Amino acid sequence: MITNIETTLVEVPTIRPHKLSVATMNTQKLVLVRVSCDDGIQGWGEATTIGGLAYGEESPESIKANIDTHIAPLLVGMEASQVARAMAKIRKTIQGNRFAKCAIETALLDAQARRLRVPLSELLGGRVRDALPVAWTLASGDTSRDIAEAEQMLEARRHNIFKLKIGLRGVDEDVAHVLAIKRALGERASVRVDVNQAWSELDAVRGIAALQDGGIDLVEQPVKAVNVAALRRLKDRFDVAIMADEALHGPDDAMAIARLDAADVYAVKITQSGGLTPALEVATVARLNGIGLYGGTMLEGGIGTAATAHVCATFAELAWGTELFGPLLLTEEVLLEPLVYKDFMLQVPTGYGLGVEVDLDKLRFLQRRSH
Ligand code: MUC
Ligand code: MG
Repeated sequence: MITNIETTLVEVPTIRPHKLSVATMNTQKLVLVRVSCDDGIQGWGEATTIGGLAYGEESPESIKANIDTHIAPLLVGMEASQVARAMAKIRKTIQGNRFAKCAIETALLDAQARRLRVPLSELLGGRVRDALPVAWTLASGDTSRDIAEAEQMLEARRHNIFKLKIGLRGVDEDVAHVLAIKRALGERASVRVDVNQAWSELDAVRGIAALQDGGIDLVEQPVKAVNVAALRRLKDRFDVAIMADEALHGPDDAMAIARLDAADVYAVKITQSGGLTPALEVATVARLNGIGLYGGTMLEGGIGTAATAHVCATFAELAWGTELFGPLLLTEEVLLEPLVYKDFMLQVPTGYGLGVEVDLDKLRFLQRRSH
């Protein structure tokens, strides 16, 4: 039986300012959820977003408040091992709040996989890979600093895929910035961009033409999420891969975008999908429609990152890798043992459940410092 659901909000500084078109992040707020059960088993979940309400419709504070006030009371007293039943109740009763639902589903599945003494990936269909390619985001806002950072990552064999955050400056300035980085890195790295919806369709036509000529491999969410027709026109017009991110809010959007043939790649995000199970459905829709997969992040810490890693470990095809570097952007680790990044890959944890243990002392320290 589920006996208690506790949420904690902690704010952790980033290793450097992280500049996106929607916000500059100097800190990241983690919403952590602990589900306790009467058999002594606990499960952890996490949700994060970017820049308060700058990225999406849920803020860290709304996620915490809605779990505490509306979701937890529905779950306490329910059978902890019946995760699907618990989530069906939540999905029927609670509108929206996908990030909050994801944190809850993660914690329930972590607990259940620990109970069954299997890694979470085995509850999600079974893993077909133990390590995931992992991109790094260059977003210092400064071209030479970004190049130096990329060189460091290549040298350390930590990342050879780089995603550049653009859309804050004018198209020409952004294109010059991206192409300078691509020229410096050459064939040693895959360089991609994420516009986070900042461009008009006309901006996108101009920008993508230049990026494609310059050897950029992928363009993520160039136009507004609602403008799926423009996304489709861009996909038709260019050979460079077009990825849907903010346009994807779970399986229904995945179906609608696939029907319109509006994207080459889907960024599968567990939070944006509304949980691990709907994220798997997004991936299935992609697979059935010949759309490539990419494991996306909302810059989660170790818990949410491990959860996505278990989901992605079940994908037979993962043509575009992942961007599961969240914990590496933060100055503080919430896990007793950090996730392992080596040889350009994130190792998928092998222990029971998420396969990670939370450092409770660190959490208390971060909590005190956040207030
Ligand atoms: C996004 O829009 O994809 C992922 C990496 C990063 O730096 O920001 C996120 C969000
Ligand atoms: Mg994105």
